[in-house]
Amino acid sequence: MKWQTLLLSFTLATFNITVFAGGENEAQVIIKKFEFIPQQITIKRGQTINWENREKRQYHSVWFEALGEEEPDYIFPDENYEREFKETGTFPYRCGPHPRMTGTVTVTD
Ligand SMILES: [Cu+2]
Repeated sequence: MKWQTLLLSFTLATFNITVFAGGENEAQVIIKKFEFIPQQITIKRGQTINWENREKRQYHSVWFEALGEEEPDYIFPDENYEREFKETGTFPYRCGPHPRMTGTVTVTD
């Protein structure tokens, strides 16, 4: 086996482990072209949502303003933002710099 092949196998194995670690307890929302995709997401209580910024240059934020929270740090391209939801309910959020970018998280039992 060539060294490159070994390295590739190792990389793939690592990647699989990463995907597995995300697992069933994590849901994903993509941020692209000034949109949260999907805009509405339903998860189970105790699950975590991982927002991933896939823009080329634009930063965004995931701000649960209606909960009376401060705006969190911006998410730059290729960065993530994670949040665990421990209570059921419907939680609207928006992007701080772009008020028209909105999303909703619904948490069920
Ligand atoms: Cu934004």
